[in-house]
Amino acid sequence: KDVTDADILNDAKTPGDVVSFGLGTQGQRFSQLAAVNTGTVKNLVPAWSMSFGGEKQRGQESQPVIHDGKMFVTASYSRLFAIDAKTGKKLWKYEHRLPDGIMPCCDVINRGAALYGNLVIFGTLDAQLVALNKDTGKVVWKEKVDDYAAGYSITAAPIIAKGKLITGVSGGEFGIVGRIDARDPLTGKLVWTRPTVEGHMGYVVDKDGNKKENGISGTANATWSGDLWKTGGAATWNGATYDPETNLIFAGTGNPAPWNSHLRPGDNLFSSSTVAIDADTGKIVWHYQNTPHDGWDFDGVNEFVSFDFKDPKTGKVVKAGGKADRNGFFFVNDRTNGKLLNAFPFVNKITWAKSIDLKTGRPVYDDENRPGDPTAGDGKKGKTVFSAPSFLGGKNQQQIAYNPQTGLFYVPANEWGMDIWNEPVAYKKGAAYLGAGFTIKPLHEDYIGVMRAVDPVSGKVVWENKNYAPLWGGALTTAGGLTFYGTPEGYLKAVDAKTGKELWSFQTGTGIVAPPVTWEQDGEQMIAVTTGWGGAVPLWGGDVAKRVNYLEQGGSVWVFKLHKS
Ligand code: PQQ
Repeated sequence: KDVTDADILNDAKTPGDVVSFGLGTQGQRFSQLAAVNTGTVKNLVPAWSMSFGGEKQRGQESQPVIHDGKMFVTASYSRLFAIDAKTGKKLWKYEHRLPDGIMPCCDVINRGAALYGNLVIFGTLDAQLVALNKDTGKVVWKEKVDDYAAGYSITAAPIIAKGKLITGVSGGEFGIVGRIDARDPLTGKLVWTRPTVEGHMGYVVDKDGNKKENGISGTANATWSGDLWKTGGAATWNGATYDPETNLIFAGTGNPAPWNSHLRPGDNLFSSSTVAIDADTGKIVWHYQNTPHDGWDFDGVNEFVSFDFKDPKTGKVVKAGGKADRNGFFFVNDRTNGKLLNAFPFVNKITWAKSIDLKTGRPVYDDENRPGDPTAGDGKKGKTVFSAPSFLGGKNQQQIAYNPQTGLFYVPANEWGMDIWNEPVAYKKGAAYLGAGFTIKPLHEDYIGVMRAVDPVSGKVVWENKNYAPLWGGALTTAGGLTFYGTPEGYLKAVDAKTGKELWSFQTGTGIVAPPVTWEQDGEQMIAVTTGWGGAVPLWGGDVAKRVNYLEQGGSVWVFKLHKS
């Protein structure tokens, strides 16, 4: 059976399958299934588990997609597996041949595939897109997205928006230029491309393959100095969400390059922002910059999740979007025009800004806590500051979930800080382009991770569950009154969505850094999660990496269902 546009549009409402990243392109990660609920979850038992095998382990961040009784899951090192969703039997696998010299900054991970027609499509660490026949595993098309030798790679899951394949790029640590591409999913041919660094030209491609200019992004590099916009970063490395109601694609953008903010005076648009792009025209409709003139590596790639709420003052329903930003603040914007509606901290310690001014929409910086300019001192190293959150963020790639029944967002957050300083740096193709040094530090002896339920309207944290290791796996929430999430310690947990009370947990044998999903298979509710410790924490985590170096790698999918008595 083919995956249709209607299947994708209705994904959130049709629990018999999961055809898009986010359980619906709006990214709520909410399921209407309720057979597994606060009463029955204690009877959840493993149905099957499948190993990715081989010698290749490292971080497994993939969200499985499931359709017509088959599961498609990507694995580390650009691999993809097709599995019988009922039994766990492997149907086929694809191993992408990776060249030497790929440059993923933050582990050899992949976050998942997209389904369209009879194809399963994913991005690779050498910056290609590969579409495979979902029944046979044969390659149907392959497209080079960009030059891996310049630092480009792909780790994000593609999504389908109105019949177009939407993809981002990674490489912000190498001075690439972020962008969102729209392609024909059946052929891989480009339809439009939209750069996320101000000053760069966008293009549309017509049916005959002619490339035409489609206007520059923003103004002519007014928010950058000199030529820095040409290597400005703002990588779209965590992909995008799509809201059919507004026909907008919401792309989160990464840090401006280089990290040393003294080299690039100005806001540095559209780095560390949410950029809303018209799905048909590839034009930017609005943008909101979460961290203007970022100096702490606060990538704003965190997913922008569409949700509606009733304004307590006017009683009117507001079309909004929520985003738990790497910089420690939770932002609520009007998703039709980007206007900031609310912003509040979802972590306890934030040093870089005192607050977000709701009138101007801008942060109130604490200037003392911006790492110093090397040229003000010995020219080699600027003043070191202690900063929180750390550059790995109040939240990183791990996805939030929104439950319309509780009205709460579930945010896998982390409490940590860093020593950070600036150094001089010049751009060189394919070389790290940071101009900064850093050491991440825990803030507390007993925990770093903390799962928080936040009310986007009141800005209150309704409950929280602490976790010793940093939380790096996404959330899932259901009409069964549950929220699911995994921990690096290896537990998949189900908690009461209203109170956070832990109702069930299972030890999977290796760390979880991926989001769980749920679907109905032959009348039974199934829960699946990919397992395998890795991602950025063990590579970049400084003192935190040392704290968690006892955790073992792995690489499996686990599936659970209710025990029948
Ligand atoms: N990826 C992870 C991960 O999967 O654990 C963590 C990070 C990335 C980061 O903390 C990053 O800053 C980051 N930055 C880029 C970039 O700027 O292009 C890409 C990626 C990536 O593709 O995974 C990460």
